[in-house]
Amino acid sequence: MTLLLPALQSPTGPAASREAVRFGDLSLTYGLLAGASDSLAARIADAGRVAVWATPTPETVIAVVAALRAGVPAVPLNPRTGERELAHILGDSEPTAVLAGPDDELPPALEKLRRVTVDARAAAASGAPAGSPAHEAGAAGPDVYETGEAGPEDPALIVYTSGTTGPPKGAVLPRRAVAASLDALEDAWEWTGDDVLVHALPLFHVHGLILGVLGPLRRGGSVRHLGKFSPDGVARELGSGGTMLFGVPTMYHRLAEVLAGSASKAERESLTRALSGARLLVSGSAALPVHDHERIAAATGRRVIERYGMTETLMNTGIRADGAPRPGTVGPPLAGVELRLAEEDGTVLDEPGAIGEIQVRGPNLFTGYLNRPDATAAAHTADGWFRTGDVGTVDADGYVTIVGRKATDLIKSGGYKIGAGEIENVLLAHPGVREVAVTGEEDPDLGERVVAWVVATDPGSPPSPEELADRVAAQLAPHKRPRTVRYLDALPRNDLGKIMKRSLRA
Ligand code: MCA
Ligand code: AMP
Repeated sequence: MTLLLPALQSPTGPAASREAVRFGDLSLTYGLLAGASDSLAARIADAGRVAVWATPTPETVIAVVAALRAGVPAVPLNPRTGERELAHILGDSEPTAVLAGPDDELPPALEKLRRVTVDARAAAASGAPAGSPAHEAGAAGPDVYETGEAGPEDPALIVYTSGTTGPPKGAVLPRRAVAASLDALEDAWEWTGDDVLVHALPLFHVHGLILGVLGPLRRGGSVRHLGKFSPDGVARELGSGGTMLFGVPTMYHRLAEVLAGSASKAERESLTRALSGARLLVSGSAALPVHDHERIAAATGRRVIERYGMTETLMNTGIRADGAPRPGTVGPPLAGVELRLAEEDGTVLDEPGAIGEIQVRGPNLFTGYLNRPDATAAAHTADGWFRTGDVGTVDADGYVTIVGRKATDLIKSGGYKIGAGEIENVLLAHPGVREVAVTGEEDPDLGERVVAWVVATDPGSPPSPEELADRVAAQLAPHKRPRTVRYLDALPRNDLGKIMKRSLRA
């Protein structure tokens, strides 16, 4: 039996009354979370696979914890996912039930699934700890812990991630990978049950859900989620007991702007105090520009540290709490992770200063893409290493620096990975669009911004940028919408007719 969340195993006494999660005014202790998730685990024990309507709420925490404890794989859904993407994810992952809050309005595509309501307010109001008779009628009580049949290689979560072309692929993450990655971070960051993590990340990706929720719960510590990111919220929660902050570079950029004077003096001072007092400020999901590193360090005396991960690999490298912070690098490989650089032809690069594709191996890796043995095979080398697609260097002391990525058709915007191809497919289906190419352009806030280059069917009345953005938001997801649309008479093509994206960017 593998216990992913030992602190939720029949907590009693002070362990039961310790705060596990807080969202605004709603707080759940370990006792309450154990009780609520046990009841729910009993209701989904035979579900096969469940979807979780992953709003930034305590309902999502209860739902995911219940699925893990029942040994039922969970598919977290972005509640803003558009019709086309949602239909794909549901068709591919085939959940039998959807776990959602009492007030969530679910789209028609989910109506044919059994709806299982998760009510965090009721759980909090019940005041009933795990297994107590006062808890929900029909609850299975203390036996429905992680005693299910689930073993280390069984899937814990299926998280969808974009590729360069085609619809997103479901990365199957086994319980072993979740445990290994979180324990490697415990080692690197001296992460304990006394830590109080503050963040505002979405709960349908690895960063916010696995690191940001399961991380604290595995340690027996707590997490305060802001619901929605704001510098004020960060100052409030970090300034009143928070010890760690997790964020994507866009969030740190916005904090750096406040520190540099974009808000009132009072806001700047309270944010400065909060950041200065934190034990650890961690950025990930994309590169944090050195300029923002420096602005935060200058204003607070604290260095943001970076870690490097991927949906398929969970965490690969990270600056250690006791290590030298070196802005621009993502630190050495975490415990248990093997990392190497390789050339296009597979030659492994050993000499210092070499630049190559980062390949990794270790207990932190996924088992494969759901229903996609072809893509799973293509993502691995013949000798079993995972090809990250990221290009980097390794210093003599093992610190890794990411210098770019192999695919120009992958865009990282606000920390979200977005495939150019999926957006092009949606825009091409618009009758007013004859040809289109999607690229990423540097953006001070988002890192990269999605840009659509459009050749209109009727150049006299092209579809408006808003119309195109709305279409992508409605069919895929709002974060994939083009932020800029540029109209051309023709796309630049080479002799073979292939669109030359690099010349578009220039
Ligand atoms: C705007 N909106 C629209 C439209 N235009 N909605 C529908 N149709 C439209 N045309 C709405 C949005 O839904 C949203 O609503 C609001 O306008 C602003 O949206 P957006 O512009 O996307 O937000 P933002 O301000 O740019 O968000 C910045 C952000 C966000 C908060 C930093 O990008 C974010 O949360 N990023 C985190 C990504 C992440 O966690 N990645 C981890 C994956 P409303 O205002 O109501 O919200 S990577 C990973 O997991 C690996 C393992 C790793 O290493 O970590
Ligand atoms: P995703 O597939 O959405 O999980 O995103 C994973 C990708 O995010 C990696 O392959 C990297 O390109 C990028 N990434 C994650 N963390 C960092 C970081 N600290 N610095 C640079 N890139 C990062």
